[in-house]
Amino acid sequence: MRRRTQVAIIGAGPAGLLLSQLLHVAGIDSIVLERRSQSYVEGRIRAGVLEQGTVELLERAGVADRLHRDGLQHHGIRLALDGELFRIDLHGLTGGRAVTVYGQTEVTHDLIQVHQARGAALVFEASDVALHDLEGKAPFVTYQADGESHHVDCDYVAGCDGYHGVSRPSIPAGILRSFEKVYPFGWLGILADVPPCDDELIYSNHRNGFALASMRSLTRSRYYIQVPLTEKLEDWPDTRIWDELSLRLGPEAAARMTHGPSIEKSIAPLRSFVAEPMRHGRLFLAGDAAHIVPPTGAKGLNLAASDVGLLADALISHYRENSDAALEGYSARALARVWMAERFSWWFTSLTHRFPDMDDFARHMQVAELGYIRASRQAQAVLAENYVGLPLAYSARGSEARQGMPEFANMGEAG
Ligand code: RFL
Ligand code: PHB
Repeated sequence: MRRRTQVAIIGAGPAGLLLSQLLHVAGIDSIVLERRSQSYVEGRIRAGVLEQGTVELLERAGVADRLHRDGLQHHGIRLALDGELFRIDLHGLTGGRAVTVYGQTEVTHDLIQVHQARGAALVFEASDVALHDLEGKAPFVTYQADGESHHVDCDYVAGCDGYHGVSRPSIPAGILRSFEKVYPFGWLGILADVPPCDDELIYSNHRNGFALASMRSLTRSRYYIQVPLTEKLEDWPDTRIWDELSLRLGPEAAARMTHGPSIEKSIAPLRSFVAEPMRHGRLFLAGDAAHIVPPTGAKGLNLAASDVGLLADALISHYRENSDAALEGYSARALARVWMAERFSWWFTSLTHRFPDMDDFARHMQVAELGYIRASRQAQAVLAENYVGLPLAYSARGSEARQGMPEFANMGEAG
């Protein structure tokens, strides 16, 4: 079967689905091709924290009703050192900003609903997706679905197919540069239908390793503990996880922690990764297809959303104003923000995790830095403004990244 669209989007994660919806709102036609089934995509448990900029994009896409009803506004987070808690007042330190706790699973569900309600071209279980003629003026995408071969002619391809997708490998090796750091541990996560142990998230540095208390709602908790990558899930029955969480999060959190059976349990590796450039010919990469952050700063989904916001605007200015300046500048603008989030996620991971080669000196450095953050409002402000999300472009280099960016100039005042 052969068809034509303006933008072919590979991947129905949050990046691909949000891009397609933002384009639809602007009157631009697209198709979304997803390798997995709808139930698989909707069942994946991942991120939980949305920056204000991400919420604003979801509003613009017309998919924020449930988010506003069920999402939890958090004005602070807590940090812990060996079980002793202190608070970072995100709201007070950033001129009134906050984050919203609302699961990625819900965001994906809302986006799929809105696509299906309008009869959008969203194809699940599309196999053998391949990108062609990306360097020419008439790219096309081929795939298999329902036992048939399909051919989609398009103007542009958006590679939103995550770290393991086909889009990034479609850029010739001589052009693509990648930067990577793999951490020597993973996160063991559990989801349980029990009330959270605190009304805010707790990030804990404990000598046994990192722990995080998060949530999806007032009746559903999400917890993580740092584990060696060699660890097996079967060695972590629920009781062992609850005991370790109680120890690492400290007595105050433990006293309020409700134990219950896990409804999901998994181990995820931690990685920092960036591929440059994020554009090749008529292919534009967005989200995890171009970069990965360790989850400590809660930046992955938010970066995917900000990429897609930039890309949607660039495509809109191409179709409406016949201007390609924003498409030309997409990679540099997106990467300026990506590297800032990479830095923050790496720093927050380094501050809160136990590294296998860590000597007493390194441990003292972590303790001293957490002490400094606890004592200094200025140090807290640095953490807070990064956590709630830096403005669109914030780069040491590149006057080009600042052009037309009033958010940059206002940073100090608005927070
Ligand atoms: P996704 O979500 O990986 O979606 C890519 C989609 O592309 C499909 N695909 C293909 N489709 C067609 N053909 C192919 N050849 C394909 N290959 C792949 C895939 O099936 C998939 O559906 O990438 P996207 O859209 O860029 O979104 C990125 C986010 O999912 C990711 O950054 C976050 O989940 C990261 N993350 C967090 N981010 C936050 O902002 N806040 C958090 O609190 C947070 N916590 C987390 C996280 C990620 C975690 N894990 C498991 C990696 C916590 C965890 C544990
Ligand atoms: C989550 O709830 O899954 C979550 C929250 C904050 C993080 C990472 C993951 O930093």
